[in-house]
Amino acid sequence: MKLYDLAAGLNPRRVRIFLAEKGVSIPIVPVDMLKGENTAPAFLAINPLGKLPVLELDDGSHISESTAICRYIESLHPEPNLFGRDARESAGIEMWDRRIELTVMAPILHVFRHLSPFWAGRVIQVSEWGEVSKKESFERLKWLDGELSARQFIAGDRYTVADITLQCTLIVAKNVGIRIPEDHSNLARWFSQVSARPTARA
Ligand SMILES: N[C@@H](CCC(=O)N[C@@H](CS)C(=O)NCC(=O)O)C(=O)O
Repeated sequence: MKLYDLAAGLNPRRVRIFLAEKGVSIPIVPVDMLKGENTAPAFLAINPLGKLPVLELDDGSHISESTAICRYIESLHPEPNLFGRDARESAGIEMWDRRIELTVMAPILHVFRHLSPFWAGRVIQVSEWGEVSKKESFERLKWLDGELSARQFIAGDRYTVADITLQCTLIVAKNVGIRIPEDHSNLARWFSQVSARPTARA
């Protein structure tokens, strides 16, 4: 197996942290987005969407979408469990992972795409949409702060894939100027806890 990777990307980081939590090491193939490698025909043959990460299996087939890759790794390496041990816990973790992706990561990525100079000239930027998304991002952080007053981790009392999704999202958030507000002590406590894990810089 090998992992096509984009070092600074949110989603590739999700997979790298997941692998590190599993104690699994896979050869990494860096893809240089700035050189347009992810939109070159050779890479589009691997993932027609031109997105990272992509896992290449030994039979030459490919899996893209970070959650799909993580699920595949979990099937091969069940421990430590990160997707849930029974029907109820798995559903709760899935619920939170999707909530984070769809309602927290999405607006933060819109801020990045529509307000950051990095994307200027690369995509059509609608700054008004970026501003609306920024407001929404802060509303979602406030919501999460409330949620984390009742439990230690995103989906319960242990670290799971849903925590990985949020921690990678908040790294990007920080880079685009969306920092955890000072009065969000529960979210701040959670973020320093997950950031202190040995896998956090994978
Ligand atoms: N839903 C996909 C998203 C993949 C994605 O958007 N990857 C970004 C990096 S975080 C990328 O490759 N961007 C390159 C581009 O948009 O040109 C996943 O979970 O893997």
